[in-house]
Amino acid sequence: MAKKKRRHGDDLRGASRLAIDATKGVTDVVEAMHRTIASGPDILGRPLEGPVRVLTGLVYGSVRGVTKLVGGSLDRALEQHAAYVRALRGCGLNVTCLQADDAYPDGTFVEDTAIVTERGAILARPGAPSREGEVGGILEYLRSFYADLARIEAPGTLDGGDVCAADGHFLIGISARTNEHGADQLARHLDRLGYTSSTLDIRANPALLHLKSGIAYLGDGLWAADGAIVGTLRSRAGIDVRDVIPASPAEAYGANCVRVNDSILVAAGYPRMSAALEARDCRVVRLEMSEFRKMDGGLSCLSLRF
Ligand code: CIR
Repeated sequence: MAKKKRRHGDDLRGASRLAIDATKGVTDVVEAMHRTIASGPDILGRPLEGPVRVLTGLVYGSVRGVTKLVGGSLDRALEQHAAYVRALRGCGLNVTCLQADDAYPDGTFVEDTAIVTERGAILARPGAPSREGEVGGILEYLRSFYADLARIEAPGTLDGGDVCAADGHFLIGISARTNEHGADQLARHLDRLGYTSSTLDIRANPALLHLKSGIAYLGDGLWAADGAIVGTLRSRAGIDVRDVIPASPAEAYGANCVRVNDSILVAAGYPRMSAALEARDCRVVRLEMSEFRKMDGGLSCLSLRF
């Protein structure tokens, strides 16, 4: 299941074009007014026109430039999301795009709202207060798939992006979003479902918003991991760590890849990760993620896969 960006893409694209045109139009009008005022009578004998015109040219030019950039970025985000959904379908998944909820701008990062397993699902309690309400919408959706729906309760916080499943063992990241209470509660729910778990504290690594920002389990003992986590991962008992592809600091974002059936989705622009996977005979699907990266999101967080 992948959650669609805010409105339906076409509505959003149309709304953004209107907003961009309106902003450009208002900028033109305000700049014209500013010029008129600036070329009016001298104040205290000092002409305003020269210095103000230089300033206005720069400021209004910037407003137009930024507006254009924002519009382009939104178009790209919608295209990238559509390509992501196509890729999931191409890998053999049925994809349901949920209706966006305008109250939650981060709602597209649907992975953070729940932990879904073959035996049951656990509703998360996102660590960012602005995201807490996202869980209600997911509950409505998951109800039809899971009779067993537990949830993380206060004072626990837990984002799904901090939970990495590996053949029945769950690594739970303690992060800026997931606290010990949340991790303990999740561990108990998982235990009840017959799974094991352990925690991994990533708070000393500011580059990682979530555990899965820097780690992915790809099946058959193969992992991709931020270089800073590799040592901890290798020393961890109870999980199969036969092969780890380390991501250099420059390619750390590339560690957030996702296995879907026989394919591995990898963010485009991280050639070492792609090459290392291909060298292991993996079928790699590269996806452009530049706009989601700007929002601290990666490939895994755009969908709940079950
Ligand atoms: C947030 O700050 O919550 C979003 N802007 C990004 C969430 C990304 N989620 C994830 O990596 N699991």
